[in-house]
Amino acid sequence: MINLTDLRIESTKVSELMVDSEKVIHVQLQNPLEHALLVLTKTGYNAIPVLDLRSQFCGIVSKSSIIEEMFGVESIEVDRLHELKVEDVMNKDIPTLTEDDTLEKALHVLIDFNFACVVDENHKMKGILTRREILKQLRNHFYRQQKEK
Ligand code: 4BW
Repeated sequence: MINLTDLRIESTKVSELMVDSEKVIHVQLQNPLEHALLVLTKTGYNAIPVLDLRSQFCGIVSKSSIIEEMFGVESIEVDRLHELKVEDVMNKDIPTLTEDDTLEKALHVLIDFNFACVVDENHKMKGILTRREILKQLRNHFYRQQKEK
């Protein structure tokens, strides 16, 4: 049984676990949907952050939301991919974290989302926190405990 008491859930900071912004794939508000779909397809991610020209976090865009937008009443309307922009389909209702938030707060957010954007006081994206990083933390903690036995 894994002992979680010394996992430091209440003192580990988001900054210790996040993926830095230079490694995060993103698109911009004004990009056409065809660009966003290309980026999502080529990178293999299902959803990525949307930033404005000042690198402020605005929301996320997902493959499924773009594909849904292509479906007309009777046919697939590929032209809509040129006409619509990322800002037309992105989800803006996304919680964010700051670098000083704790792992405990992050866990609450990551129950419902695959990742959370980490922003500064001006809402500029500093990175993302993913479920993968949390699970890696848990795995390393487990192996440390096994060694100590
Ligand atoms: O291209 C990939 N590289 C790696 N190393 N892992 C990938 C890749 N694509 C998918 N994965 C794996 C990860 O374990 O599948 C999981 C779900 O991907 P998702 O959600 O549905 O595209 C990945 O889990 P995760 O690392 O915990 O990431 C959770 C979500 O965070 C991803 C994606 O929406 C976002 N994300 C992760 N890394 C990102 C990113 N968005 C932009 N840039 C990044 N570098």
